[in-house]
Amino acid sequence: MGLRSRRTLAAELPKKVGEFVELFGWVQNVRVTARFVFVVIRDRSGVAQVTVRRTGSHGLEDVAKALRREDVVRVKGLVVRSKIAKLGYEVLPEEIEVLNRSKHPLPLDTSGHVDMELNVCLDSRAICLRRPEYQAVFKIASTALRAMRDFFTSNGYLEVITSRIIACASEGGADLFEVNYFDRKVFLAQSPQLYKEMLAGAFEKVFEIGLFYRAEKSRTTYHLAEFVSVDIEEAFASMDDVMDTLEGLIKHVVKTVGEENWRELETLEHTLPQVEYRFPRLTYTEALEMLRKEGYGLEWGDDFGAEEMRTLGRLMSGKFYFIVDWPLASKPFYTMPSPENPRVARAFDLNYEWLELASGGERIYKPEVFLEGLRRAGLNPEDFRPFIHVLEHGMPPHAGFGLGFSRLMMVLTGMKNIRQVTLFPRDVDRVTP
Ligand code: AMO
Repeated sequence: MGLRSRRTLAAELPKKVGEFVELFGWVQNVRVTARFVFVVIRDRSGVAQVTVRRTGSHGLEDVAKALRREDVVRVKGLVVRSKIAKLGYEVLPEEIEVLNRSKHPLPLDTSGHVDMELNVCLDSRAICLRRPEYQAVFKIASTALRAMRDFFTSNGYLEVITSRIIACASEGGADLFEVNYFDRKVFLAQSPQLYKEMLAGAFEKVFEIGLFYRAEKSRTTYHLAEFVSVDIEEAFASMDDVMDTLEGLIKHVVKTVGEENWRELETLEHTLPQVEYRFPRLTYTEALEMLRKEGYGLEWGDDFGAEEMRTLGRLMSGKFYFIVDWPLASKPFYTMPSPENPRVARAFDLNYEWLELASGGERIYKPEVFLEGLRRAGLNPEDFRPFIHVLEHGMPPHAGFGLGFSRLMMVLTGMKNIRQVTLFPRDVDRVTP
């Protein structure tokens, strides 16, 4: 018989009163009193209390007393209701088997009772992930990913996977990782940009959820060298269409996490943001005016730095909001200029308070306009031949966006550092574990 079919999970104990069960899990805590040894066992469903009566004879009592935190055990015993056990149920064991001993001292506290420095956690990431708050974070992440896939699929988008190995920059020349590839140099993709555009010219509506790479030298709480991007591209769609899609996506994810992860949100002591309003759509010029009123000496065309974003975040407290109609010069080479004003881009960002979550817009789809975009960015048209080839053979108007998944996760969990919501973060300082 397989282990799985013999196993009872901690959360299933209420249904098993009066039965003998086998628990498999980790020792979370051992407490020895005059009359009992109390062992708390943790598995993926929660915790269970195992109570050993101290009879003076050895055997089980000695095994229980010798257990240490994070030992992996199998416990066979009778499930009983208990008035004193906090959980309401306990297991009276007849067998305790240690499947694997954990070395001590532990690199960190796995119970979640002791505050911990982020680097201590990340140095032993997989062990740190046993803490309740990280269990909660990644359960929410899993719900969010599923909710996004459901949303896209039910709205007619096809899931695609593009290449991470590219011959030329997809977002302009900065921040590229170079890789040895047989006898030449290639790059790690910064985004699926030109690929998702080409695919929109074949499938009309595509989405991709994947890892992308940027050689970000700055050490911030919201940049990584490797990050998960959620991308869509859609043919015959405008900027407003894809903004509506993005707004709908965020609302669907927040609603789903709220319905399915209330326990995890309780563990994190976090309240999800409100989403029952139309996300404001400020123009860049309006945002600039708001910042000027706050005393910033900004000119039209200036980008907003970290400090400006913090101020905007204060003014837009508790809100998701778009900033639209950016100066064309601040956006990548593939961005569509506005037909009314060529200095303005048909492009947007989505922010939550101070944090940029996504950007997107309409793209250039005519070869001669694309060449102009490359010229403006100082890029070599020869490098973009395969893409121009597609533009030359029936590329429809199209629009899309890229959403930073871990940044959205910061909003969904209340975590302040992107490294906390990334399983194995990669940055200037860290490539292990
Ligand atoms: P952009 O460069 O704005 O746009 O990136 C889109 C979103 O991806 C996230 N992001 C990052 N997250 C963590 N670490 C990083 N180093 C990092 N860089 C970006 C952000 C950002 O808003 N191709 C366009 C999108 C499009 O127009 O479709 C793009 O990549 O949340």
